Formats: sequence, structure tokens, C-alpha cells
Amino acid sequence: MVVNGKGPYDSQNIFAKILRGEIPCAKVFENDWVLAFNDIAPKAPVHVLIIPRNAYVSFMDFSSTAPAEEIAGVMQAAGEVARHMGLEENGYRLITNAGRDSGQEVPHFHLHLLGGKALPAFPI
Ligand code: D5M
Repeated sequence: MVVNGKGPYDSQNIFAKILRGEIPCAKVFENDWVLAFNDIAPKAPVHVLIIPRNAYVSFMDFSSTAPAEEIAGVMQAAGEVARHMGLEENGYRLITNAGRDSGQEVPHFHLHLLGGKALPAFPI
């Protein structure tokens, strides 16, 4: 189901359940700001989702309401995950879907980290 990327935040969304430990995930990294885990339907050899621990519906919500310290923390963590996954030498793609036109399906802000092969040109 495609979501509108705006509030209110649905605390029953699947990533909220993963953050609460109610359903499992294939975790690859975590710190104070984020949890990162393998996408269930990978579009590349490496396809990791990086999600903030706090509740934001989409990048629209995150970029307009998160404190600067948290925005920095999440973006730095994304770089750290990419290094952790061994993607720095050959590079990677970092994208986020926000709202209906993007096709966003899960209403908790997340970054897709894709790599491990030469990716097709946009759109992916
Ligand atoms: O992307 C939402 C992404 O979330 C999509 O690539 C599938 C993935 N997904 C959905 N459920 C799970 C679970 N349970 N584990 C891991 N990955 C999951 P969007 O940008 O919202 O379209």
C-alpha cells in the first residue's frame, strides 16, 4: 500500500514493530540514532534500510521536524553503514521515498542503501 508520507504517525507500521522488537529483522548495524537491516525484497546484492529510532513518517516529516543533531546523526550513520557493508571502494546509491508519487510503502522514514554491483541508471 502506498502511503501519503504525512502524519499522523502510525505506531503499528512494520518498522515501528521492528524497532520495538515485536518482529525480527536481519540487523546489520545500530547505534543511538538508527537501526539498519537488510531489505526483505532486495533490489541489489546489498540493499539495507536505515531507519531512525524516533518516529518520523517520511523524509518530509524528518527534514522539517527532527533536531539538527539527529539529522546529522542519521546521515553520519548512513555513511557508516555504507563503510560497514564494504561499499566505499565501488560506491553506492542512497535514496528515500517520500509520499504517494514516490511509491513509499512503509510510513516510517527510511533510507535505502543499494550497492554491490553496477546499478542501473535512474529510475531504479
Ligand atoms: O520501501 C519499503 C521497503 O521495506 C521495501 O523495499 C520492502 C521493505 N520491507 C517491508 N517489510 C520489511 C521487513 N519486515 N523487513 C525488511 N524489509 C521490509 P518504500 O521506500 O516504503 O517503498
